[in-house]
Amino acid sequence: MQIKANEDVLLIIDVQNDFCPGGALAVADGDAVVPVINRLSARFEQVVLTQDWHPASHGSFASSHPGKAPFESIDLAYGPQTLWPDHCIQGTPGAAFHRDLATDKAQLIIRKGFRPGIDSYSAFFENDKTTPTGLSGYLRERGFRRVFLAGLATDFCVHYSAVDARRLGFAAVVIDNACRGIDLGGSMAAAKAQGAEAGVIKIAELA
Ligand code: VGL
Ligand code: ZN
Repeated sequence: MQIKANEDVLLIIDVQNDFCPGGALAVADGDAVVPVINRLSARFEQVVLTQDWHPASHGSFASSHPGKAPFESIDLAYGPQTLWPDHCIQGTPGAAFHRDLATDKAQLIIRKGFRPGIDSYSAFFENDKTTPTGLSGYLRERGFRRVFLAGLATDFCVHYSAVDARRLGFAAVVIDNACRGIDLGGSMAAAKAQGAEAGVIKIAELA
């Protein structure tokens, strides 16, 4: 697959300490994506990063809901929400990008999940599916047409971002060897099926 310098953007999702081994919501082998993504970044003209960025006591934290445990689901005003361990709290080391992630190339860093009552898996919309992050307008104004996705986690923030990219009219390509997943209650299989349904292209690696 040929990278088009003026049309393609590499969207690097949530490569933060809390999603890496030793972090609060560690994704198995999560840090393995770092060297792969650094090599990808060098090949794109446009790179955008996302950063999961929650206030303390965020509504997606199990600790905010008495009697609830991480990885249980609850119904919030906008629908079902998986509850997570406290993670990526604004300004903490866990919310920082992995120290070896090459970030200088990034032209934009989108922070998400900062509203106390709404989670945001997607880089485009919060989990109410209507509150925009502004990323779509940015990509459109700059004339980009295709989004390549990498990062953490395959079955949550990468997946929701890819499906929303399609919904917004962008081509979306997930680079599998640059992602790692959580796999909660069949979420990897569900993401694969829903991604295919939405027209998300999945490639093993970017040759
Ligand atoms: C993520 C769960 C909670 C992700 C973020 O980056 O995939 N997952 N917050
Ligand atoms: Zn989060």
